[in-house]
Amino acid sequence: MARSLELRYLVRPPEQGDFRSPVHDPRVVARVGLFLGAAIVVAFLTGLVSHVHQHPLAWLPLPPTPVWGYRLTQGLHVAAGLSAIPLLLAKLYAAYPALFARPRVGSPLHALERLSVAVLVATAIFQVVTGLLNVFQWYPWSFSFVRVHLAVAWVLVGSVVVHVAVKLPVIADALRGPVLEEAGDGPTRRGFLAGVAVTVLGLTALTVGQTVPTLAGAALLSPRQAGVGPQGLPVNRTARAAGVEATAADPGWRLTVAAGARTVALSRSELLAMRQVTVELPIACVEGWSTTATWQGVRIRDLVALVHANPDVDVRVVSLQQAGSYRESVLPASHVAHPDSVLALRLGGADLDLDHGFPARLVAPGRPGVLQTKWVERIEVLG
Ligand SMILES: Nc1nc2c(c(=O)[nH]1)N[C@H]1C(S)=C(S)[C@@H](COP(=O)(O)O)O[C@H]1N2
Ligand SMILES: [Mo]
Repeated sequence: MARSLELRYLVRPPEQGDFRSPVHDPRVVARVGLFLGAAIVVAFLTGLVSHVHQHPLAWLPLPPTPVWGYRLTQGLHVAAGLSAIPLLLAKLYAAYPALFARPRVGSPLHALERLSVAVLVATAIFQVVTGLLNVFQWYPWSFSFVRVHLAVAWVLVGSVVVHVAVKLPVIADALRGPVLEEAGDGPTRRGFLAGVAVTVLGLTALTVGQTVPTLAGAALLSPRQAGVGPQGLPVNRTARAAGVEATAADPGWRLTVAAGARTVALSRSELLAMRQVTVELPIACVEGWSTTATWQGVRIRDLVALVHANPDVDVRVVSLQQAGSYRESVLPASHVAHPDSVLALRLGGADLDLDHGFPARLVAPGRPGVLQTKWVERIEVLG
């Protein structure tokens, strides 16, 4: 019997009907697809939030509150992206016999559908692979991760829209019907869907601790654990990697605050003599971790007030670091005015570690970790 089956494939390629498992069914494909679609939409929207923080739009002000707002969107982005991996594999498994459907290309609409599926699968795989490698800070490619991950996200979402539009009648039909058709289908189809659900929930449980501090102990799959690193806080780029070991430790360091031609230069002890505030704020890194810490330092608006009458201004925060994308950031006026936006000098009751941005680093509420500039040497009032 097995032999004749093999022989059959020697004389002709497989056809859709050869795949007998009850899992290969539109009802399964549509149900998994619904959750995969939701994961893609959540990852896309939360990714856009990260993007507009880094490339602000004049008509879309980003609020500094709630202070954990960005931490939440970042956590959702990682959770949705990770969930997309088992969902994608499950959907591919359930749907792949359709590759062997006849006719290969029936109509222009059918051709469009097949093309959109090819683009969807390729871009979805690209996004989860690059996203995952980014979490591990491993970049075995020469393009800019951020730009390409964003560009491919638009293509992915476009192909999802085409795919859903073309398949809408099939999807609606499949979701309306019960999962079971025949009694014998039951355990396999239900079992498959339950297995996918358990995998997604399990992955989420093992990583959500990166965002929810009380569950940190369960974050076994997190590359950067809470509590690990100098002063109990992970480090993305060390002082050595940023090339600032000598300049940051130099006692001759001065912070320059500038508004046009007006400038003041302040030593660390002069900064420590100004009014100090203590804030509890998270560092929420786009590379998949976030941790809350207690920072002490000087309010940004107090520093701006030294050179500029009106605190309602954007400021640029520039690092001692000479090269690299994150050597400076712009703090929008809404954040400058916020009392929790500080130039931190101390972390958890001790001087900042060199790797956390000694002698001074920016910490502001509700924005990505990449914008929390370390080793600050200059604050410029813009406009
Ligand atoms: N000058 C400078 N500041 C920087 C970075 C950098 O590469 N250079 N990395 C940023 C990133 S990506 C993150 S997540 C936070 C991490 O802060 P931490 O190392 O104190 O945890 O610092 C930010 N500040
Ligand atoms: Mo980061």
